[in-house]
Amino acid sequence: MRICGLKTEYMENPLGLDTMEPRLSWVMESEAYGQLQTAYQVLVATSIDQLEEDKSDVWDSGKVVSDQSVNVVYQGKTLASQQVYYWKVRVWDRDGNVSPWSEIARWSMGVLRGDEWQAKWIGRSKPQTYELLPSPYFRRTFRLDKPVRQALVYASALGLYELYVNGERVSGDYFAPGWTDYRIRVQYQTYDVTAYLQKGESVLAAIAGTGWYCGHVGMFGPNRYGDNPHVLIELHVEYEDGTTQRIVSDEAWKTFAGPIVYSDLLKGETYDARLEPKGWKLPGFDDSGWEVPVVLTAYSGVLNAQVDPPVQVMKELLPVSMKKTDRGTYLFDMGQNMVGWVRLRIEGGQEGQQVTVACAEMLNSDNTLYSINLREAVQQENYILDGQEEAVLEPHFTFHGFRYVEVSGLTHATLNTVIGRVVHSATPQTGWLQTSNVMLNKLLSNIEWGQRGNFISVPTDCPQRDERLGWTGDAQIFARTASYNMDVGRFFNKYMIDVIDAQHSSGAFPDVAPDGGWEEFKHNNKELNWHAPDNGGWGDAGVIIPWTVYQVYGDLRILERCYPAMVKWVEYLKEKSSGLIREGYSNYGDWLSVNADTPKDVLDTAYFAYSTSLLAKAAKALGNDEDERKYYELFEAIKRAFGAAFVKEDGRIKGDTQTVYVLALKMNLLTESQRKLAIEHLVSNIREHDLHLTTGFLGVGYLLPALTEMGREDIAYSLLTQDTFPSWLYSVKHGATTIWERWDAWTETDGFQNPGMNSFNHYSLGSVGEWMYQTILGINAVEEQPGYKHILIHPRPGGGLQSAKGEFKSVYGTIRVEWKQEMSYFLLKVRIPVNTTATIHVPGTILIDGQRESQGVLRLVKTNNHETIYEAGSGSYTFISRRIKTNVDSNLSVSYQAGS
Ligand code: RAM
Repeated sequence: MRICGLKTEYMENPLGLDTMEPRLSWVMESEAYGQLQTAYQVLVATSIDQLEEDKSDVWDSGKVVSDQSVNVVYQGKTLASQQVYYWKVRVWDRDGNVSPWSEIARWSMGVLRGDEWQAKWIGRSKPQTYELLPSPYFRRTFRLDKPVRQALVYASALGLYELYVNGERVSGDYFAPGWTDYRIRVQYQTYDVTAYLQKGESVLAAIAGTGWYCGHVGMFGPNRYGDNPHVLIELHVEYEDGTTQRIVSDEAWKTFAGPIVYSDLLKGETYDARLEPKGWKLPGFDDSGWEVPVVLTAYSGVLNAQVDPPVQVMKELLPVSMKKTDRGTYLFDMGQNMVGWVRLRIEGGQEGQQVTVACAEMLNSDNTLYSINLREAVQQENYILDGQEEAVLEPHFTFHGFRYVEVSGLTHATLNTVIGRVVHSATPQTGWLQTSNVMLNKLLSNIEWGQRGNFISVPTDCPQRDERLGWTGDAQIFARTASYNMDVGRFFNKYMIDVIDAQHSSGAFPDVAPDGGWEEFKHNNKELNWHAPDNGGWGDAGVIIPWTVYQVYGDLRILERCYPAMVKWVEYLKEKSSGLIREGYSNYGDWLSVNADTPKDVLDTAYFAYSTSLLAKAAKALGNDEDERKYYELFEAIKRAFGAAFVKEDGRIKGDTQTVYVLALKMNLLTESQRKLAIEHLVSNIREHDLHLTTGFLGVGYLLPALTEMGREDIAYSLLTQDTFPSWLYSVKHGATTIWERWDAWTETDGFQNPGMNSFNHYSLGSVGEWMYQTILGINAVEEQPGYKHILIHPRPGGGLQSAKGEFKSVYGTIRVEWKQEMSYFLLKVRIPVNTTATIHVPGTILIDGQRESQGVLRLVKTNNHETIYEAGSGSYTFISRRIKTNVDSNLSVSYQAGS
């Protein structure tokens, strides 16, 4: 067995952790079938040398008989602040053979105690008259006289920052330190800058932006947490001779207003290149005319090591076309609704020449930018050139959602004038899926782009208008889909910190996290009539997201950490209900559904039950038997109350919308007989709508799963492949490259929807991605064995699909599925990672199952006309079966074709 992919706290070789018990994970590979880990040994040391001799000075786990290879909790000596630790692991396989030691990995601890920080928060005195603040420059010259062994910099900002050492940007991170409720906490980052240092004079340089701290946030204006940006920087140099030196931000630094006239997340940027002090990031620059920074002493929040992945440029896009308009501007089409900004390359610009870059998601019919949906946001950069022969320009502390870019102020442009810089939280890709239907592939791509465009430090609802908030409802309904596309473990761990920080003292989970001003806004805007302290399906994110992360990554710690807050939420709901029925005072309901009014009391009570059932499961996972029983009983009681209040004898549920049936089925709120009736009502409702959905944000997430669970994947596929309004493929058919906020964001009949709320990049309605991975590809987790320790492979071909293939990189390794429907047989290939097991459902009657090659680890469990079921260990398997006709409705798209 080979060991690879060593991770500490989800990361490869992370720097600056502040958890005292980091969790270690590894992946194993082997050619053998049914391979497992039966024991492991971890060594952790403070030097590589010791590990190379198989010695450890902080932790030798000894041989631990266990199959755990994910999230093994460090149990050695107490970890020290700012210390680097090295580790390696070896494992014993199913036959007791020991593997070679893994490669050596490392992590470093951050600044563990608040009082260890010597740096001061430095800024500039705030200009009185500005609404949009300049982004100040800071620099500090220092000398290093001895060879350096290692240099780590710890840095943060109240605002945003870019950091340079001797002219080199220390990382590709943007918008650090990320968004948190700065009144409570701010994250710091740790970077290894050893390579950028030199003997003699060196320079630390930083630029500070307003960001979420004091720039514009949502529809709430600027200064949500403070009114002036500050940076905090601490460089720790360790010399070869063992001595150390620190360079910290303080009054010894110099500051300058700089050429960034303003840069605001929501308002764009103006940059005057004529004001750029040439060479300011390098040694030798004369900063005698610069000012002494002001020091902020009053910050009382906590400094935490960054939990989520940093925002980075994850892709670059070249425009697909360019044309000169009659307005004399150049209009570029990026071919994709993307989030980030463009990098502009200009040759032969004149000093003082003004160039403007504006962008939008869509075009009006006269080919102007459709920017009316931006509300108060400004997606624009203004550059004033300094006359250099070549200028490469991009903004610093702003981002936009756009497909079209209009550049004015140029006399000449080519396709190479702009490059689209796609930014998002650096969540590694974990899944892909390709089917024989190009429209579905485009839908999958749109779902993924919706995620790219909205996972920026927090899961935002939209990336373009003056909103971009961490709406909890959107996040919870999309979390599982998100986890197929990308590794969102750290991302949601961080978001749950925001959600809990924003939890009301009553126990109500928020609509938006970090709050950023939403609660105040909704209470001050009475005309909105949105006053509910909690919202069914929104607040429940506080339970659903930790549960999802636990399921996907086997991350028990997120449950431990969130459990008290989850209990508070459920107790709060109980207290606020009457006879366990939620009164339905919430604001959003099944948000943006189509002519279907799901009663809020039904929806809120269903979610109350759902949160309670997940809480019972969380209690079980945490070994809390008493709570498990208590919340399971509460769930049963809510279920009875739901039945009595909302379900009629004929199985009709109050409201009679698709969503009420979907929720009741998914959330297990019906008796067996009621379930049978509910699915009939649901199917006939869908038929009444001529095989169209009517669901909004909440109903849509479980619509296809509920149909499939009830054996109606034929209807599920009909909805999925529907391309007339409203449907997923309607927007695809009309050229969408992302998921839209509303089913009717644009229609042939009515054109654009109300621009007051019309985003073309909103992931919520893309929550169908989860079902596509689970049903088309058939990769499913099993609740009792989280983290895909046991995998359910259950592809259910349909919708006229001829083939599908794809994979999901689980914490145990890559799970792969590929199937093909040929004229006379069905071919299925499956890869199961080492140290996991799987149940594999093969559609049809088996012809060949590769038993022999699999060295006997494939075990036939059951076979009937319909499918053949196996239990398997790790390995790659090929199955060939014969499909039979199923009982699908002949009016609908036929999901199975007869074999010959
Ligand atoms: C709008 C957005 C957001 C949604 C809220 C309720 O602001 O559509 O996604 O969660 O409403």
